[in-house]
Amino acid sequence: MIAPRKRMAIIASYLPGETYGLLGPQVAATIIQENTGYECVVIALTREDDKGLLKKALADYLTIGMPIIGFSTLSGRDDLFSLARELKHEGAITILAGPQADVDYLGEVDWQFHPHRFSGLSSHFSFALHGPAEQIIPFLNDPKGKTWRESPGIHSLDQDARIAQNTKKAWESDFLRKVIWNNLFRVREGSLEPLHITMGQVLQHIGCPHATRSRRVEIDYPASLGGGDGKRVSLSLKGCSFCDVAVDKGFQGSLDMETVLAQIQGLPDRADGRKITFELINENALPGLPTLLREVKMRGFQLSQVNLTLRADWFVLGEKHLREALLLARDMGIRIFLGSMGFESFDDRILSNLNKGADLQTNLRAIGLMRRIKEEFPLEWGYTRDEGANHGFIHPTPWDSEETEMNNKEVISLYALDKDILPEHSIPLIIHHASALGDWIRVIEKREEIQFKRDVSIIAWWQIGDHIII
Ligand code: B12
Ligand code: SF4
Repeated sequence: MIAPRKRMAIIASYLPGETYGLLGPQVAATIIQENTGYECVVIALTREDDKGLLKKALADYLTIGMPIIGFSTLSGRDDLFSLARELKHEGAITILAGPQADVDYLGEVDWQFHPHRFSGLSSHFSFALHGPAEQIIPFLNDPKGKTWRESPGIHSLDQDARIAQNTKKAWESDFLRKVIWNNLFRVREGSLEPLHITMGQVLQHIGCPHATRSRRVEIDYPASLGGGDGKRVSLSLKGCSFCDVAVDKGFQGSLDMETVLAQIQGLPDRADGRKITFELINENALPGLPTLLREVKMRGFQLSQVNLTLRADWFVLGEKHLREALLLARDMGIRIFLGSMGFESFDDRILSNLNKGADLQTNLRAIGLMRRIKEEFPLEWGYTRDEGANHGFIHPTPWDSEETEMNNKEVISLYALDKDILPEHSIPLIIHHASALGDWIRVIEKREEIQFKRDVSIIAWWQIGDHIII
């Protein structure tokens, strides 16, 4: 008789009513399933989900051996951090993995000397794993042994309760070719129910090329602390000042064409036999898109829609490639959809503080191009809010002043951005403790002898002590 496989689950944050895939956790579950003796599922958990029912579903699923539960892309959710701690206290091995796992496990810089800073999640998880998923294999092959603690990517507490950090290994394309897409589940009435995915992801760029651009920048103080009067902090950084991807992954390069095509081939089919819509993860996708589409056509893969998340500057530079890709899309009967462009602001001062690397004129050129292309390719091209796009607009920010508010409003009205571009809701500036803006805020705290409040891993730039400043 064949012994039943051991089992492991990965819990990830999810939004209610959605049907998108979770590439990172799902590829991690695939790597585990293909390279260890474990079967592995991903459980998508919304804030509203009942944690008692989740525990019942976990108990029913994890029936053999010690329960091992990974956590990934938790989006700073306190309810999930508490859940991990509870499960650990109840006897499970809980692992923090995925983007930002290292810095969230370790806590904020020098928190030991600054009690108001985020002290990290080392007491919530048995250990953390930062970087590619295959680094978990030595642990799963011998969880009770000691040698896995020496493996790359592992962050764990030693006997003296000090955190030992092992450097992560490089990303390898061989592990990124295959994704099992039917391993994502929701919890319904205490049982695991498969989630029918209608939008997947295909990885082409690991991280973002903007994060290779090292710069020394001057970032204004918050407007409420004299930012308008020339008070600034000088910082050395890479990528956008608010971006945790830039810090987490930097830019680890592009995957080769065969790996990308293998991922496309492995996407689930829709009822009409075409592949489900997928997001191509590549902030500068246009230069390579025509070649990718030609290869897809040559191999006879039937696509439906390719979603893009792009930067305005590279979009404008890629006009020629976009037209070429759209002619191919017309021929193949598919759509190219610009699901998100990171405009972030329509005020140059704020764009400069965000170190976006693009200014208002670039944003406006991008909008002009998006609209012109729609007239030429009405069926093959989409970019509007009504078609489902959600373009980046960060507001409020610490630098908002009467002048920046007026500039934003003027551009929005002059270029009728509320017609097609503006999202339904702007997103307030979020400062993750390990982003470049985390360094900015810590310099201001020291100079001004003030303390901004922490909301777990996020720095509340709008609150000094108990005092709301905006
Ligand atoms: C594509 C994408 C999306 C897509 C798809 C969702 C998804 N997660 O796949 C969409 C557009 C739907 C989306 C939405 C959101 N996203 Co998003 N998204 C990304 C993006 C750009 C790529 C993710 C990806 O697939 N990367 C490629 C994979 C292969 O890499 P990976 O995720 O790092 O996974 C590898 C390893 O980390 C590891 N790993 C991952 N999980 C696990 C688990 C275990 C147990 C192990 C051992 C290993 C392991 O294995 C993988 C293979 O080696 C990332 C940024 C980035 N570049 O990573 C943000 C990112 C994942 N998103 C983020 C956020 C915050 C969101 C939103 C909440 C935004 C919002 N406010 O609405 C929503 C909701 C997300 C959700 N969980 O439901 C954050 C997550 C932060 C965090 N640490 O929790 C990220 C990191 C961006 C950021 N701000 O830094 N997103
Ligand atoms: S916000 Fe986008 S463009 Fe900026 S560094 Fe991050 S991933 Fe790159």
